[in-house]
Amino acid sequence: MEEPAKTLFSAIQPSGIITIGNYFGAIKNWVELQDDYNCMFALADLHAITVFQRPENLKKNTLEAYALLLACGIDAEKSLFFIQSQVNTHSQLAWILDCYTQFGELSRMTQFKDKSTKHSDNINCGLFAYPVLMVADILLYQVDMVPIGLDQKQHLELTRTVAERFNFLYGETFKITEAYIPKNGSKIMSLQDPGRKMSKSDENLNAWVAILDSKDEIIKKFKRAVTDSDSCVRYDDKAKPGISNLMTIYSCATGKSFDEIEKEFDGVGYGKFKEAIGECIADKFAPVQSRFNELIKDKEYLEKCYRKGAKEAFEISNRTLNEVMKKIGFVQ
Ligand code: AQP
Repeated sequence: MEEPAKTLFSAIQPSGIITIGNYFGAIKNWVELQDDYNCMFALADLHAITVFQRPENLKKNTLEAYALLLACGIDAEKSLFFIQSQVNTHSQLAWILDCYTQFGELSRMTQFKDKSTKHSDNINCGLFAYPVLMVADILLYQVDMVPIGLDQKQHLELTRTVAERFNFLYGETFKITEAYIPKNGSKIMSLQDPGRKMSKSDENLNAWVAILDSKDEIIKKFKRAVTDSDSCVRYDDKAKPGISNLMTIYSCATGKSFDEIEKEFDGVGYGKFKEAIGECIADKFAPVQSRFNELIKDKEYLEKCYRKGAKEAFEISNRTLNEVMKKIGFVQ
């Protein structure tokens, strides 16, 4: 008998404009994995409000991110692709699982520490409980795998811990899911501070490259990338973090190994190397940008896709939520 297809879930926050870090760490793999898995993808807009979002920006970023992911190759016919706030099972299960997650566990989360330092004027409870909403997002769909960048590894470990705890208390309820973290590109660093990861909400616009940046902007941002005072293109992430990050980006975009890149740019200096990366990234995303420009105009099509996604996501996730509520003892 044929084995049922394996399933996966992943999500991205519309908290800014999607970067090449998000692309190489996550989206690229989502697109590739669609052939072998039953996929469920979400725009995690409920996560985005853990940091204050202007209403007009949240709406615009959400619709643009939806169109951009389709332009990158997410296939709304083949995969389930929805907007998280349109499927209310997510916040419902998150509240329940808050009661099965320890304060100490959440206090240890690196992303909470980073974001509460960055947004010290708004350390809200949602920012603290963010990982539990992510746990709920994943567990609702009983998936085999979650493809993520390295920064989300700690949250995935928490997902497994909470699922195991719940299963221990109430019997087999949640599938224990595995992380899929790509070997190359799992942590693209900031172009201005290679000690920090590239983030779409970084206020320094030169720190990140958006998929939708113009060719000029892309080339300028790579030219301004912080490197070292040496001029040899060589991979050494301890001694040469800036240049190693650029090599990683170039390798992700071209499929070339670090050895091949070192040979290609042997003796030419950083200027030429940065120029080549800028050109290569701009060319790579040019077709995505044209598809995006078409899709963003077609509001009717976008609405059809996200409504269909939300309906199907609700049907699947509500089965899990009902089982959880029954096991806990809520009156049915
Ligand atoms: N720099 C990165 N390198 C590789 N992968 C990355 N991801 C994020 N940054 C990098 C992966 O992208 C997916 C979606 O991320 P997210 O939007 O849900 O949240 P995030 O990890 O907090 O991403 P950002 O860009 O840093 O957003 P803000 O600035 O809003 O916090 C995830 O799989 C993530 O691992």
